[in-house]
Amino acid sequence: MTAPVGVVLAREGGAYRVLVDGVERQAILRGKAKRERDRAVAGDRVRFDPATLTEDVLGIEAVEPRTSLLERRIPDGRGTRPVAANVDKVVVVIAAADPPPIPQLLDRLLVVAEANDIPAVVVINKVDLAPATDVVAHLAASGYEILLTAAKRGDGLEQLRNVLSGKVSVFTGPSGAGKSSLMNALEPGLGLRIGEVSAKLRRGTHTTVSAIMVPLVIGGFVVDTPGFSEVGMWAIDRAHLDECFPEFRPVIGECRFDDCTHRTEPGCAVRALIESAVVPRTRYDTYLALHAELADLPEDWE
Ligand SMILES: Nc1nc2c(ncn2[C@@H]2O[C@H](COP(=O)(O)OP(=O)(O)OP(=O)(O)O)[C@@H](O)[C@H]2O)c(=O)[nH]1
Ligand SMILES: [Mg+2]
Ligand SMILES: [Zn+2]
Repeated sequence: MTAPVGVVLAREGGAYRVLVDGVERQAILRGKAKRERDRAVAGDRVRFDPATLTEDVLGIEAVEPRTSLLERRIPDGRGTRPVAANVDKVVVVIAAADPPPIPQLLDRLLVVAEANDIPAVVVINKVDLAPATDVVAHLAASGYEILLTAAKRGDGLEQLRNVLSGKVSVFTGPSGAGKSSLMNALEPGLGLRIGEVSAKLRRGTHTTVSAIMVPLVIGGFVVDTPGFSEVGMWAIDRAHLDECFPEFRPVIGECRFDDCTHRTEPGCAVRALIESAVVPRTRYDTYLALHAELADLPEDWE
């Protein structure tokens, strides 16, 4: 008999909430699975010890190999933190206002998705408060799909459903952007906690505290993650940072020097894109900032 399988929805203390045959149950890692990997994450497919099926808490025997893993580095800390496994799509949610969009934070999240080889979509939420013009211009040459939404009014939810349907998607983005609000709007009755955007700090207050995966009625899953104000870059190979900017890719091989870093070298095809305004300078500014940051990482991050 093959062992029954399930998918991890959330980690709750030392235990996991798992979905087995459409039913939510509790599970813990045991035996070999516990020794091999101390942490399963939302999206992990797991196999259970058949003998525990009739018990209240299932025993996870093994975590299946992952097709993808979204991780981020803990800022100023050591090591990476896995966020979700077997992810098809990263949906970067930012607000048109309140909190104000920070292009470089948006770009970092997009670079994280690219470095993990996971396709990304951008959602600009709260378009009821302000136009999204600047962010749209910032990404004009990138080719990313951009959706304009207002969780409060229901704008753009149909398009968002189409993007999410049948896929495992992860919502990332700054605290207060409206990730949980969008999920609640998509799945009425979900009741995820929603936070206020602090009037003083003009940013969210980290209402969501850990990743939680939610099955969608339309098929597929969405993982809600806690927002953050900072995203650490981690072992991205600095020489490949340029490939994490889709609008640079077509010309990367055309620089005069093979190992061009696109900063000061003569005959740089990437800088030519910027100088001819094909690609907005703001995206290039992010590239320079991340390049410098990766250079500063301690040895064990290289
Ligand atoms: N005006 C307006 N406010 C919104 C919209 N969507 C969400 N909000 C408000 O924005 C605030 C933050 O929403 P959350 O859904 O908690 O944001 P989050 O991205 O999940 O934040 P974290 O869990 O902290 O990462 C709440 O006060 C929401 O009511 C929108 O489309 N328009
Ligand atoms: Mg939230
Ligand atoms: Zn170059």
